[in-house]
Amino acid sequence: MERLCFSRCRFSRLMAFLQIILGCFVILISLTTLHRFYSTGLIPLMESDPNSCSKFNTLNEGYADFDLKALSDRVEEVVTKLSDLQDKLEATVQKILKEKTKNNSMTRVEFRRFLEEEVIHPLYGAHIALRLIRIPKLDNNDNSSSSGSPREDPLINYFTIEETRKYITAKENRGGKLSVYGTNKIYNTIGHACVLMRKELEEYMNYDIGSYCRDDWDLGQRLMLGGCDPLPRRRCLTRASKLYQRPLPVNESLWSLPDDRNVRWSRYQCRDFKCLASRNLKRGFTKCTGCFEMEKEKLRWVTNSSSADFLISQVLAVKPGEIRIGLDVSVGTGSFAARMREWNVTIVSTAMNIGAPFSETIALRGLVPLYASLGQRLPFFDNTLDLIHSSVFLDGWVDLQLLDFILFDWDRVLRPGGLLWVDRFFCSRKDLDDYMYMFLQFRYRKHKWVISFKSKDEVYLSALLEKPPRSL
Ligand SMILES: *[C@@H]1O[C@H](CO)[C@@H](O)[C@H](O)[C@H]1NC(C)=O
Ligand SMILES: *[C@@H]1O[C@H](CO)[C@@H](O)[C@H](O)[C@H]1NC(C)=O
Ligand SMILES: *[C@@H]1O[C@H](CO)[C@@H](O)[C@H](O)[C@H]1NC(C)=O
Ligand SMILES: *[C@@H]1O[C@H](CO)[C@@H](O)[C@H](O)[C@H]1NC(C)=O
Ligand SMILES: CC(=O)N[C@H]1CO[C@H](CO)[C@@H](O)[C@@H]1O
Repeated sequence: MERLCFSRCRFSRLMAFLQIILGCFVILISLTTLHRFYSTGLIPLMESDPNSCSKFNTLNEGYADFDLKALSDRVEEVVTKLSDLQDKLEATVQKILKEKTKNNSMTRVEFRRFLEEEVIHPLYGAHIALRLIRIPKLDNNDNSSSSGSPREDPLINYFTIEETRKYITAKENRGGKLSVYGTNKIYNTIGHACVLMRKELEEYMNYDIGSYCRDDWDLGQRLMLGGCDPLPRRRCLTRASKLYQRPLPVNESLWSLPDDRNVRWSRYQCRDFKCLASRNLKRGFTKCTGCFEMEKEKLRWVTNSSSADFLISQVLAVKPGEIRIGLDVSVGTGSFAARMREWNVTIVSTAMNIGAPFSETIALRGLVPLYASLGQRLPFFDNTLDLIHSSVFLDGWVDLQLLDFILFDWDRVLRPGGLLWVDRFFCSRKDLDDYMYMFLQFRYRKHKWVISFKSKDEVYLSALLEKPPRSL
């Protein structure tokens, strides 16, 4: 009996001791955090150096406010963890006191398990979370153009997965040399909406460096479509299909469906190309009916089917020999690029894998897929492309302001004299004026402009427009 009491009492004492430590810990955190918040701001204020003052302002007005919010979120998280732990310890002490009358006492093994799982582990978690917090520091010895901004990276306190934090931390050049870009550090990019999808991003970035990635391209795509675009890079090895076959030579690949074995099918409803090409309602995609049927695809843009369809020959005849490179913003399997290739025009096709392996299909046909969502500025320089072609894509659902940003971006990359080919844009009749204004606002030269009825309420707009010179 004595021994039982001894161990029990010792346990209670230990609990009380732990609680005291915990309490001190919480107070300490609050104090240090407050102190650090103030010290970053107040010290420059008290100095009379005008430079410091302006530094303080940038700290306040730049992304530092944003950062401070993330920071206080993290602190809040840690404090919650600690207070949970304290509650648990208190409850355990109560339980032990109640159970005094009964026979049991904790064995050493149980006690150890309790300490490890219920105390040390959460405490460690809180400790790590606390360590992860980075307070912005003012950059006093940096003479570069960026001086005056906080040295910590924006967003860093939002992310708790170490790999994400490593990724977004700016990488300074070795030995203080300048990079090929003439800068002294390189920032990896990440879409700002990643902060809205923290959980998914944590899942995405949680891997062992150098090992195989999980089969999670669809998670990455979900992140991209959710606005986390650009997606962070990863340092794991992407899985390929089990038996990758050599692609067909280009004289055959352009117009044949690729080998099924060259695609990972597990995240699609269809498991082969035959299924995608069939009239199956459960194919998993709706946007481009028939785009896996090569016989049908072969007829597009080379035979007249309606007045809304322009022929490639007619379009290229507008600028003979001048159209050499371009972009196809569509949902499809790259048939437009395949056709244009036969005219010696190089086309890059945008493709997201929505319901079908569009990117792989385009690539296996020997064409260039551009895996980029609508949220992104096009990765081309100003005034560079000869042609932009767009079909079945922005049809009637797209927000007008988004469309405006997209069209201005297209205008940017199109060269003077370049062609914008709007291929069967469709929308409801009542919206037509709004959309027409969107396309007409650039004052392009109209080579072709056809409006035709799709149904009673819907119309097609097809247009071939030429960007004027802007010699300013
Ligand atoms: C900052 O620039 C000044 C002159 O522009 C130079 O004398 C000084 O050494 C530089 N300081 C650092 C830390 O680079
Ligand atoms: C494709 O080209 C290769 C060699 O260049 C040739 O042997 C083959 O017959 C061609 N295939 C077709 C379908 O023309
Ligand atoms: C296609 O239609 C255009 C007018 O819409 C006409 O000028 C042209 O001759 C037609 N081409 C063929 C091959 O039918
Ligand atoms: C494309 O280029 C090849 C080789 O330069 C040439 O033989 C062919 O006639 C060209 N095709 C067209 C449609 O201009
Ligand atoms: C006699 C008696 O009450 N025995 C109990 C001692 O405690 C253990 C668990 O703590 C019980 O399983 C026994 O029934």
